[in-house]
Amino acid sequence: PAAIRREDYRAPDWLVPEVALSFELDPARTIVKARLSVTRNGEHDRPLRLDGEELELLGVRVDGAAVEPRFEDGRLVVDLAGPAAVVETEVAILPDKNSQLMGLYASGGILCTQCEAEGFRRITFFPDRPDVLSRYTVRLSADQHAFPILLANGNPVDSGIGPGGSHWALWEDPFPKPCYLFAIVAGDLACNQDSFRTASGRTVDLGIWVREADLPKTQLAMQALKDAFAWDERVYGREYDLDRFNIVAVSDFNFGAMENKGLNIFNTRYVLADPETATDADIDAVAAVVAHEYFHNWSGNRVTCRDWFQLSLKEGLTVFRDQGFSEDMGSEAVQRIDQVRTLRAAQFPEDAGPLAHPIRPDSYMEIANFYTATVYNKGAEVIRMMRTILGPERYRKGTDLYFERHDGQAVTCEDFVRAMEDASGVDLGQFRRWYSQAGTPKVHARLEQKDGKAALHLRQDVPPTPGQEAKKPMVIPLRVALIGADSGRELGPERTVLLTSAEQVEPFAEVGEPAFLSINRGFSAPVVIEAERRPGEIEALAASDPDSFARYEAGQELMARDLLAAIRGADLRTDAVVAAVGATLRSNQLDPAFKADAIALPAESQLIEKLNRADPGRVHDVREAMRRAIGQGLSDDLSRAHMAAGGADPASLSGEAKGQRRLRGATLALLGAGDPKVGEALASRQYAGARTMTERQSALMTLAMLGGDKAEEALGDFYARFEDDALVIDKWFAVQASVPGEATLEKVEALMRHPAFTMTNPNRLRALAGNFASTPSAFHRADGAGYDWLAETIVAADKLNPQTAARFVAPLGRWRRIEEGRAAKMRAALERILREPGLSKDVFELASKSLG
Ligand code: DPP
Ligand code: ZN
Repeated sequence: PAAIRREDYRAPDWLVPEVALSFELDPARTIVKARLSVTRNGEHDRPLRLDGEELELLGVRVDGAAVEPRFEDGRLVVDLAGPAAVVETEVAILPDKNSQLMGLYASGGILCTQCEAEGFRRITFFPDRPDVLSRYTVRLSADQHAFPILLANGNPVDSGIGPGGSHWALWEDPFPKPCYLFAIVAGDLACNQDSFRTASGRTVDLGIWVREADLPKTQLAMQALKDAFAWDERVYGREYDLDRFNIVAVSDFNFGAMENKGLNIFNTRYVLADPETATDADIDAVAAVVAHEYFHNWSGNRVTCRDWFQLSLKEGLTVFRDQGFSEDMGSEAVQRIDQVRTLRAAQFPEDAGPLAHPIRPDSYMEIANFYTATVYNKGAEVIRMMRTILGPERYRKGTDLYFERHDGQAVTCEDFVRAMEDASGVDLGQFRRWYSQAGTPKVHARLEQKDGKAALHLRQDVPPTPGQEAKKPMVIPLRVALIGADSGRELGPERTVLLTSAEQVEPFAEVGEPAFLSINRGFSAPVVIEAERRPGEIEALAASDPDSFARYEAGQELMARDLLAAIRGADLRTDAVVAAVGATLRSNQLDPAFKADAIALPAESQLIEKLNRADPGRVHDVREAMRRAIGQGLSDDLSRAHMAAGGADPASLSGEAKGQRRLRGATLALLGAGDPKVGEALASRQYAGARTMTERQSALMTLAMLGGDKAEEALGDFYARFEDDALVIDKWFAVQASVPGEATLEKVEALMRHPAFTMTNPNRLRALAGNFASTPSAFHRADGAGYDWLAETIVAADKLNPQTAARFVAPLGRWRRIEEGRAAKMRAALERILREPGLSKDVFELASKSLG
């Protein structure tokens, strides 16, 4: 397959201002009639070219007259003489056979669509690109009994009864939109109905549509939706524009959710939640995704992307917006820690590996492969840095200008940056490198102190990435404070240092005492800091940096320092970490959620990233030894904290209650590491008495890690208790696939034969394969069997659903970071995937780039 390049962009030859679609819905065979009003765009004599995939063409008409269809490079080519025409097509599609879950498909008896990025071409012939914006009228007809509810974008305008037990509905969306935002749903759905009064006094009808039995689990999503409406008015001045906003939940979905105009379609996982079946983390994710998709109404829908290279224009911005929402709804520091954890776990490895790409990529074979942590999460960090540099007021002026200037347009990342510049007067010329250069910058920092003065010596280094050998210096905003080594106080106000050259020295005025360096506070830039530390500095910052995020970071740095030294061959030194964790547990000032984060060791995957050719088995053993030392050295403190945290009100979703439950899980895990017998007894008791899924799942995970009869018992109970709840059964698979150690693979293979396992459901497949591949000591078996299993699974899944299959390739591509014996086996697994005939371009692109 050929690469598509950003620099080859050309405006569309034909525009489609109006579209009328008519669906005769039937899961076995649906007839789609399309009527496109097309207009020539500019002076040229090129024909109209329409994308189409897996469509059975039944007829084409131009201005009412039938024409003989002609195809070139898989596109339907229509010759048109004048400046405008009406082009009609009729096609048949087979929703029941659609296992890719792109286009129109069936999920649990519901017919629904997914069009982003290029699914609309699987519904009808169309110029399937985001810079063609159209007004849609959509007529749906279907069997009344099987599909009593018929939904589309926009507003319902008419409905009625048709022949042979059918009924129909007509919908109109007044806002021109790209076809990737098109959506329809037909099914037997119940509605949680509510409303929101906007700032300007309009009433918007809100509906969350699910299977009748799931209705009680939609309340949290509804609350989040109303909170999101209000937040976007207050923080960004953005009001909703249609009279209704619908969300539909379906079980089979490639993404988390989709922001179709006025008709969001969600993976059930991000809608259905209550404390008995969803963890607090799940519940927070529901709110974040509901908000994210809603926020797209402005950042994505009203102002959309010119081409798919600009994906971060809407995704980076919208992630940043949903992060702001979560920070305001919960604890800012704890949210930030979570965000940074995600970035380090998912984006840093991407940036350091063969699939590294800038947040605005230069080329792709399959755009579905670029819905990445880089485009989303690093994209959000880039927006955050702009706000840090401009300050909140000028940032807001910038977004106001952006939305006003580009409303109704399909634009580029460059347009966003220019709006920021124009509104603020700040030159972002060099800052633009964040859009074009891949790789995580490393910042080396050394604080020099002489004669009562301090100077911060900074050096930046942007590593080479595929296709980008030499890099230019980035603009890196670093929030910095000096902390008195004796007083523990901040010496002078925190400041934001802009590192813009390869090397730079920042003088600090008089400091009266020896100082420690607190740098990149709040994670003000998505970089790796390598600071030269003085004896006791990290320990002191971990114990008392007044900024809680920086304090967390210091704790992580301390843990990583001692773990990495031991992995590299030194004796494992546990005293400093045990002392720091003990002080955290005993603190009266820190809140429980922060404590839970602060006592967790850096993930194995993160340690592997910091090593040159790691032995994952050794990384695991050393980390386990540290956990054991904490569990044994602090058993009293841990038990006390575990017990106290058990008092959280199970009905409460306050930050305090959620934090306590988080701490309860974290302390239980460490107690289990310290003494398996004690851990087993406590976990069994916690499991049996659990009143929330948060408590139940953490107990189950600890038991599963310890293994043995108690684990089997609890797993059996868990399955029987939640057999009918697909999202909970996903957890049952996920827990077992996440157990560290070489024995997990056999378990995973057995689970694949379990009657509840199916490869056609992406959530189930991710629960098993995704969790297995992200558990290093299980995946990186020395004999390579974990790699072989994953390769086989990818090949099998690819035949059904290439987009989801391709998501599992990246773990195999990290071979450069792994010791040579295993690395060779990882490469062999990739080669084996590439030998498979009929591979999708999704998997082909990632597997071939991963071999690199
Ligand atoms: N639905 C996906 C998201 O919101 C893709 N747009 O991120
Ligand atoms: Zn999004």
